[in-house]
Amino acid sequence: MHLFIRRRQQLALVEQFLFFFSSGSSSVHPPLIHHSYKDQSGLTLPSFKITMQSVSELSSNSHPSNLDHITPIDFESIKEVPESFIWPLLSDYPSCNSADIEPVPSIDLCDPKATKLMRRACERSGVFQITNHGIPTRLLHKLESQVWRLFSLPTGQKLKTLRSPDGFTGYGLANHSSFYPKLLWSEGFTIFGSPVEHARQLWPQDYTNFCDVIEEYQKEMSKLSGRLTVLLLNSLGLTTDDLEWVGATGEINGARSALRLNSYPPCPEPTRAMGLAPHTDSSLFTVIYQNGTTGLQVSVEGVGWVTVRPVTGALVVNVGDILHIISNGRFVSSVHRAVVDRAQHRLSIAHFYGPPVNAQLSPAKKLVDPPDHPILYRTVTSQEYLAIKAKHFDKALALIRHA
Ligand SMILES: O=C(O)CCC(=O)C(=O)O
Repeated sequence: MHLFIRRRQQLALVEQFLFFFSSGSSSVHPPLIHHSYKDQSGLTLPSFKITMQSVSELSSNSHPSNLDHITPIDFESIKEVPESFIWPLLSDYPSCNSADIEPVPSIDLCDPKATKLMRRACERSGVFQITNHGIPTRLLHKLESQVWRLFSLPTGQKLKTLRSPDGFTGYGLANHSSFYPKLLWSEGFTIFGSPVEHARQLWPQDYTNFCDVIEEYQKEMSKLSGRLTVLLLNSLGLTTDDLEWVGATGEINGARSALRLNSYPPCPEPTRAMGLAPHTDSSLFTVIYQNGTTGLQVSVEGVGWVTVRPVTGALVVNVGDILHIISNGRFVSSVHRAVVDRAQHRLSIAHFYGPPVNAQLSPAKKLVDPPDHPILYRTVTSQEYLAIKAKHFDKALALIRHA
């Protein structure tokens, strides 16, 4: 009985965690779905296009084991890209750059037109960049140098914090890797709450610098997230009163957040490898800091993959599934991925933010107005949604959609 309860608690934790990521269960299962890389036309957001042919084509080569979907490749020793990392259908690389400006604008948070501009971007691609966000530049630099420090450690040291198959924090590949038959040219490190335990394993003598910087960033992110919540609700014509779980100044009671540090080392075959596979986030929204290197791309309907070019000092904001639900489908939950480069080593730091697991998720009443705007989604708790996403990945939104 005791074991049963512990197992239930573990599963609940995994589901809570999955809220932040687009990932699925980390247990062994066959690949379920695949985004089509051959032809972007007809891509309907937020579900990815599913082609069983792509799955079988990709699967025909040696299929990675479950542990391969957790353990990053040893970048210290690798000289060429192994077969299990070759994504044969990645024919739409490089991305369409011509449309960069329009679908992914850079918005000054102090601009009186900010909410209007946000609305346009959220309806179009679900991604925009922000300036005047209040996160000190010196903190961003300190954060970046701590992230470099982490990923520059010897492989054996990083592997001491490898996440377990049932776990989610620590070193490893993104959880949603297990939904894809091919492996990712990247390594990551996930922090949920305090980083101290893992930092001690990485730097037994000198872990406090890392922890101090991460904790300062978490605090700043939580302030910024409250500010963004208000602006995003306003951009939908809503106020904080319209959502039970949002307080007057935009803070979410019992908010859940996680930080994911990503490293994309240079790749000898960048047009055939993938840094981070396409996914949507299960958060309300995600804020991403990227170093000066391109790699993040968003799928824009009717356009294709668009590069989110780094703007000095700016942060990227991605609409997540929860904001898509609340907006009754007006805001796109952005389908995004990260590609890799032959020479540049890219870093990114994603902060996932959303309501507590018992929060009721449903389209805001003010945004439901049949027949033009019928209610699109049934009410689910955040935890129920996580469980659906954990099992069904890109089909989760379709599964809670009214017929
Ligand atoms: O590297 C990036 O810019 C994307 C990060 C991301 O989407 C993630 O960590 O889920």
